[in-house]
Amino acid sequence: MKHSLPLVLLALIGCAAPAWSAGMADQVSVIDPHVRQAPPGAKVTGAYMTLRNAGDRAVPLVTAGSVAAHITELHNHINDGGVMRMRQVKEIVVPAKGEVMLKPGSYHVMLIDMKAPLKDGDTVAITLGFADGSSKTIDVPVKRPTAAMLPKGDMDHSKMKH
Ligand SMILES: [Cu+2]
Repeated sequence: MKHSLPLVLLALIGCAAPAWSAGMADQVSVIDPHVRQAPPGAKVTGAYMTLRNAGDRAVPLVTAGSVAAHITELHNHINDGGVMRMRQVKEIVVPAKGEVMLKPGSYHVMLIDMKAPLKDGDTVAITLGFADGSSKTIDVPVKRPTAAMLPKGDMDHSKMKH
């Protein structure tokens, strides 16, 4: 019977391990992630996706990281006296049994000072870190922005006669 205590401890550790790994990251699924292909010469771009939370508690996304950029930040667009500006945010909360969209003009993951140009067809690994320390790494395809996403006059010039 003297050996029963260590066995109990082992059993507790054995039970605790799956609970630890089954953190907030496992509650969240990532839908349609994509990185916008930056214009030539630009060293910043945004990553967009929908985060869906299957759990019954809110999940704050608190970090994003990528080897493709020297700095990766969580951003939001805010209306500052009529001017839309980007601001770094501490967290993007995915509501319980709900979802949050990271999209142009709203929340996004900002890739700053990219190490190499990303082009349509490339894939970028992005690690999303949540408030409980759990994380999820996703492979995100790079997509050329559609004409609707570009400012007027910034269309594809290749078909124009000069
Ligand atoms: Cu930004």
